[in-house]
Amino acid sequence: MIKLIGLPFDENSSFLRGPADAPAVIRAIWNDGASNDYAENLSEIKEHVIWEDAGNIDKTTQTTAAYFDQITSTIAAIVDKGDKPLCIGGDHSLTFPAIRGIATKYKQLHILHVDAHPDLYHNFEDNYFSHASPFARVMENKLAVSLTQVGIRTLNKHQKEQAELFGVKQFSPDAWTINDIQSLKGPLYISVDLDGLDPAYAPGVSHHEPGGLSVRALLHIIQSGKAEIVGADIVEYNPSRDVHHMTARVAYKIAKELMARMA
Ligand SMILES: [Mn+2]
Repeated sequence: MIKLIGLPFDENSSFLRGPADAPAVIRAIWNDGASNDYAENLSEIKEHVIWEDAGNIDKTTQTTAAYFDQITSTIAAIVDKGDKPLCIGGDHSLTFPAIRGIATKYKQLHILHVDAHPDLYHNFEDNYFSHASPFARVMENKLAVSLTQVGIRTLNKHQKEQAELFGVKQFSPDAWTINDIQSLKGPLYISVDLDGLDPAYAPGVSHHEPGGLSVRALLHIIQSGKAEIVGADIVEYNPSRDVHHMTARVAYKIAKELMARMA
């Protein structure tokens, strides 16, 4: 069973707040009647059959470190039972505790990361847990054996050095091939930052970075992969920047297509 988990947290955002409101808005899209619940391969993504809503993990009075520990232990318990988490962020800092939970079971984890940004800063604006740093934390803690990034178009010298240090494979939005995707090994975790898409397709993000992937290209990447997906996240949706919930619907569609591959 796939477990949908909302992570309404955006305190590690470096530029704008807003992603904390994302889980509620994306959930509302699920049942608004504008779409059916089929993926494009004709799988019916039926609630209580394919997936269940496991609710939110809320940050209340606990520290961020304790909140991250709670995310890790919740996800560790899900994978321990043989279920698969699909996390709806929240900012991208949440991917680190999520993958830490996945890695309690999967010791040879591979990661596919879709994003405009490599998110490999060692320490961004004096916050080691910034949304600009989750993959530095993942790789230095050896939580994955490979990291492949697609959509990258904001590299600088420091992040290029970090990518080399951790052996990260990086593809700009037009440099990946279907063979690069199909040769990814499992168990695979997929992290989708919606700003990997071009802002024309997904305006509801904090960091508008022109020159990104089309929705169609991202669907092609998800649909044509072959490795077993053991967990995934969709992060950085910012409802305050969206237009008629268009980006929320992109998140919903990506979630359905991920579920079709995970089921
Ligand atoms: Mn990003």
